[in-house]
This record gives sequence, C-alpha cells and structure tokens, in this order.
Amino acid sequence: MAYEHILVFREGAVGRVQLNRPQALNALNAALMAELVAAFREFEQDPGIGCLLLHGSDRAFGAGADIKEMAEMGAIDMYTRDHISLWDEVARVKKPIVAAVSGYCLGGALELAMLCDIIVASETAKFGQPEINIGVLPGAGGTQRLTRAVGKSLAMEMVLTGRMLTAQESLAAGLVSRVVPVEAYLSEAQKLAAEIASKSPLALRLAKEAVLQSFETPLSAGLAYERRLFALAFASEDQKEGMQAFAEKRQPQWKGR
Ligand code: DAK
Repeated sequence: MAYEHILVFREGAVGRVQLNRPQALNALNAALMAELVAAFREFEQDPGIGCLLLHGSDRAFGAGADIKEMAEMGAIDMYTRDHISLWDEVARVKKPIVAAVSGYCLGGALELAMLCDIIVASETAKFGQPEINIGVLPGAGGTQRLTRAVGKSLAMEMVLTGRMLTAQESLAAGLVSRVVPVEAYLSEAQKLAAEIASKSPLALRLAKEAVLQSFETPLSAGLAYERRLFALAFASEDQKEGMQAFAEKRQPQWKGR
C-alpha cells in the first residue's frame, strides 16, 4: 500500500513507521491516522514482525491533532466521526510498540505516544497537553493516561496550563523509560525494539496484556489475571523451548505458539 503521510520500513523483525508531514510538524490529520492504523494492522498480521516502532522527525514527533482540520467541526462530528475508532485501534494492537520521541510531542501526539508501550525520548523532547490554549481539553485519553503516568498534580499542571515537560522532567515523572542524545535516540529505540522482537511472540503478547490489565483492575483482580496468563504460557511450545534452552545453555528457537 502506498502512503502519503507516513513512511513504513520493515527492519528484520521490527516494523517501523515514521510520521511524515514535516510541513505541519506531523500534525495528525484524519488521513495520517488512517494510514498509521493501516500500517500497524499490516504489521500486526505479519508473523515475521515481533515489535513495532513509531517515530517522527528530530524536530517533532507530532504537534497534536490537525487544528486546521478540526477548527470548523461541530460536537456531533467530533463524537461520531470514524477518527475516534482509529485511536481505539492503536490501543488494541497486541504486539509491543516502542515510541521514539524527539522535539514536540503535544496534544494528540502525546496521547498517541502514551498508547505505545515504551517511550524513548531524545534530550530535546518536549511533552505537553496544550489543548487548554486553544479552548478545549485533551480528547484522546490525555486526562486519563497522563494522570496514570505522571500522577495527579503534574498532570493537572500540564493540562490546566499547557506547560511542556522537558525530557529530563518526563524521565523523573515516569512518562518515558530513558533519555538519549538526539543523535542516538532513534538507533537506541531500534535496538530496544529489535531486542523485544527477539523474544517469544506469544510470551510478549501475554506480558503486554498483563501489564495493560493493571490499568483496568484493582490489585487482587490484576494478580488473578496475571496468574491465569502465567498458567496459559505453560500450554505453549515456547515455554517448553525457553526452559529447555536455558538448561541446555543454548539460544531458544521461538515458534510463537
Ligand atoms: N495542527 C495543524 N498545523 C499545525 C499544528 C497542528 N496541531 N502544529 C503546527 N502546525 C503547523 C503550523 O500551522 C505551521 O504551518 P504554516 O503556518 O507553516 O503553514 C507549521 O506547522 C509549523 O508550525 P509553527 O510555525 O507554529 O512552528 P513553531 O516552531 O513556531 O511552533 C509549536 C511549534 C508546536 C509550539 C506550535 O506549532 C504549536 O503550538 N502547535 C499547536 C500545538 C497544539 O496546540 N497541539 C494540540 C492540538 S489539539 C481526539 C483525537 C485527538 C485529539 C482530540 C480528540 N479524538 C479521537 C476524539 C487531539 C487534539 C489535539 O491534539
């Protein structure tokens, strides 16, 4: 499939998508979101891909939803248009997704990065929910996911003032997993994605599902959920292979079943 607003790369077992609307700092218009979801869907169905990687340019991961596209919309448009299901679809991807963020990561772009599983930031990354400055509030999960990621007080400050966090602040707050010089953030994220992709695809799927479940349930229900997925892993060939390979001091050969 030919894409206009994204670039798509297959690098070994990593499926890489680059947001590519530089003239608008990768503002997420509906066409870009549809392309992104199509590319993710393709990688999700490809058994040769173990991990996805999403990034923008050094200047901007993304400046948020496309304000010029949204400006004239009404409430019913916002509530009903298919755009919303595109965001939900990113949330439903079962393979791990690493986001490599440099420069601006604002509004809907931060919400998109938070739908990914791990965020690697460059030293120049700036994270914000500036919707308050254009008379609205975050609409694609920011008030919920940011609060869970950085806590109430900092999330409130960001959402109520639009202040951007520096990369170091975002690391201290737990929004990102590491901060890397701008020259190296992408290669570091590629290495991380390749390492994840080298693991058992089935174990990755179960592990991602279990961690995400922690946002949905109280602790006791989450622990019970984890226990069931852990037991399920013992029905797989990958569990037998992984444990045998350990005992035989060799690399495991994963089958994904
Ligand atoms: N939309 C459209 N165009 C944008 C844009 C955006 N979000 N951000 C930047 N651009 C465009 C600029 O208009 C400019 O275009 P030209 O004038 O050259 O044609 C070009 O990109 C370069 O931007 P600047 O000239 O402004 O560059 P600066 O370096 O001076 O400033 C900036 C960079 C990132 C600080 C500034 O551009 C800025 O403040 N941008 C807006 C950031 C923002 O407010 N983002 C939040 C948007 S609201 C939902 C899904 C998603 C959402 C909501 C609901 N559902 C599923 C329900 C999300 C909402 C949002 O994200």
